[in-house]
Amino acid sequence: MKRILSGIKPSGELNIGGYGGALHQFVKMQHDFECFFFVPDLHAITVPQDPKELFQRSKDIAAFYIAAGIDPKKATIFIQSHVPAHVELGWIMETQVHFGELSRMTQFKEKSDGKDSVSSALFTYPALMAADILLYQATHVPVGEDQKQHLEMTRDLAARFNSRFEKTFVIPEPIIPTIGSRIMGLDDPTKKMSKSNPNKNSYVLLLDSPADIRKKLARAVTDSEMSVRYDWDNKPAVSNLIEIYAVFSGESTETIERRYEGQGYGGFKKDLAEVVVEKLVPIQERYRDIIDSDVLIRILKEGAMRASETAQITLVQAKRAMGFVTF
Ligand code: ATP
Ligand code: LTN
Repeated sequence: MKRILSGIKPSGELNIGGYGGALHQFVKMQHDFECFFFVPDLHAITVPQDPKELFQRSKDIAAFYIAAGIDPKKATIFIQSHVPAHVELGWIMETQVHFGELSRMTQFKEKSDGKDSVSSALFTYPALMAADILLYQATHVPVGEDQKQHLEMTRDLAARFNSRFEKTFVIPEPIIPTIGSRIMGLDDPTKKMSKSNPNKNSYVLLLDSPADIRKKLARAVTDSEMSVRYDWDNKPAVSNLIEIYAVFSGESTETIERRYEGQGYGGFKKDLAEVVVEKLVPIQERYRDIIDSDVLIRILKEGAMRASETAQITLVQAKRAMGFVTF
């Protein structure tokens, strides 16, 4: 059975980058895989979080999974901290990973750059991420381009553990979408669209009002030519907008290029905004229906129970292989 595990950190408000690289992929894949989608709250706290915000955002991510179309009857949806096995296998993975390997992680370098002090958990983060994936014996992990290096490390750790002790873990494959895996900022196509950017016009949030979505996309940088062409080397800003259009419309980049051939950017940007609004408004409505409902709590409780059952089996297997006394 093919199985996926993936998650979106509750570390900020979800934007259309996370939608393209992750959420939208999760929804598409749920029919072909047994799915575990979780809210990695233990990962979010590797950088300081305001308690009220962490609480709200953790619920938000879970609600967005459901609002975007993940069926909780088929997929297991849960919050990471509700399944203690993550922390336990995370610690075990820390004993298997080398300091030098962790030092090479670009996400750590980016997030610690210019900071006076960072938590040690930010450094060991990839060990916990490996545990998340390996606990569920996931065969595949859908992620955006930026997570590729962490996935490589997970594969290395699984192989190392299997050969050092006994074959315990499935070696997972990353699934990185060809379209939407790296959506860039609307203000600067050389930087990943990120909620940590202080310029609010650089991203579209999943909860932005239609008026804000239209305004932000109208202001998105383009270039001095006037041709809607998908060419990342020479036209990164326009290519980024075409890619957003493709994610939200389900059309190919070629179809979009052909439609706007010989036209300027005005009409293209207006249509892009409508395509995004059309997709996000129903998601926002469903999000509002469930965010404060008992249904969400029930789904998360049941999800944690289902996830724990699977996780516990792998954890005991790993501990036994290492020589822990287990009964
Ligand atoms: P931060 O911006 O705070 O570093 P993040 O958005 O990268 O966080 P998550 O919210 O956990 O972190 O990301 C969830 C998923 O969305 C990951 O698989 C990540 O690769 C993907 N993702 C995030 N931003 C983008 C983006 N701009 N384009 C495509 N995929 C993205
Ligand atoms: N590191 C990821 C979030 C994350 C994750 C995972 C994704 C934590 N554990 C397991 C896939 C599978 C990020 O920063 N986006």
